[in-house]
Amino acid sequence: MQPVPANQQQSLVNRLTEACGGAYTPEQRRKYFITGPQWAAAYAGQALFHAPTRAEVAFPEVIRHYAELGIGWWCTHDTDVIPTEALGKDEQHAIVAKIKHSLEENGLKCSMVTTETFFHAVWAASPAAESPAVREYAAFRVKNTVDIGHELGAQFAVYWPGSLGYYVQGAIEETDTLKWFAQAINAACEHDIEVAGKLGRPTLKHCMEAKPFEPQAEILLPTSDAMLAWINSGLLTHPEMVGLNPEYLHELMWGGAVRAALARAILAGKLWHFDINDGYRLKHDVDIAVGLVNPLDWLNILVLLRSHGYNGPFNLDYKPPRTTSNHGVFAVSFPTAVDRFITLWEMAGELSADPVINEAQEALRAGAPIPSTIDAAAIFEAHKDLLSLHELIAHRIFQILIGAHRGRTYSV
Ligand code: GCO
Ligand code: MN
Ligand code: MN
Repeated sequence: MQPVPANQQQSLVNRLTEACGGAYTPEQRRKYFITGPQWAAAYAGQALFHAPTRAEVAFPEVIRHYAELGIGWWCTHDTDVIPTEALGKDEQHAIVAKIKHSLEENGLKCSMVTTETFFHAVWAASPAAESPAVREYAAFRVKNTVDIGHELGAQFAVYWPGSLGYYVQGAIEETDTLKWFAQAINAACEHDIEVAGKLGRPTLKHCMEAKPFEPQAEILLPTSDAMLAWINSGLLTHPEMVGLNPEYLHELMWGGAVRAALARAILAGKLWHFDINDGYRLKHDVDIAVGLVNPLDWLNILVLLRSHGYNGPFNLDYKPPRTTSNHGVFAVSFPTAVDRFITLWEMAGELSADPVINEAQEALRAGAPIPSTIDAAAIFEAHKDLLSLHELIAHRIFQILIGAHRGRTYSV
């Protein structure tokens, strides 16, 4: 092939994206509670060792692109759209009014707001630092985000505590830090009750997001399970207002089974919001788009969520890789991520209805006809062929993933 001149690359990318087929229409995409973060689309590709490769994209453009693609909801950190120094001032109100206008003009809704408590230097010692001034500022920030959330009509607030942890051992006292962090969330909930009461709106659902080992060396609330323990520790004045926003990759990063983490959240009644992406075990938070690394795991996760009636947002919290251009972010990255999610979601429905899987699971649950006995060997003997169904179920799931259940075959 001839070298591809710069001015022909976008059309090549568009043509090959089109050639992939299988794209859903914006109307079809809007039927799902898929939410698009401001920060994901605006991300310029930078990292600790990486210079940016894209220009940042401001909210009017992100909102317009999401609307065109059929992403029906938008969410943001406070400082994605409002400069830190403008927070709580008149300038904030002017910006929030512009956002409202942009959303209305494009037929989008704001699903969630989140407070940035990790980027600014003020959070060097976390939002629950020893200094009362930092903690007071953290309380201001989360309360201010609650105000923004109500103004924009959001239903959810998310908290990723970022640097709640330490680099060097013994420098902080963990129980104090955890108590102080609870005070910030209490301030947010109490303020929410007040504001929601005045506005006649429901209070927000406050969702905690854990991440195991970034950006500090040791993190105090590294997993969704740790968050659950903290929510139920007695430190919160309104634990009923506080649930979870697990992120797929964050649960995988520590080496756990994401589906099991979600199952525990479901049992606790706290699976309220879900950040969807992909990545690798025991590596950095690479935030790859959903389904590109672990499609089989994703399929199984969606089976679990469907069967338990999860109806919260699926938040596209991923970072388009730095090899994707500004054009590619909206031409390739977002539409393909949404479409893979929808495909996996619909496939999960097929999986749940699959006669082979259903019969195998029913048989496993029926067990073998054996009189009640305390003879372990006899119980095992009576069931041993039935248990081959576990592997058969896994094979069938693979077939569904590649379409073999619909007759897709390869000639040999
Ligand atoms: C990450 C985190 C963030 C949070 C966001 C919400 O991957 O670094 O998931 O993207 O989701 O900060 O508060
Ligand atoms: Mn996240
Ligand atoms: Mn992440």
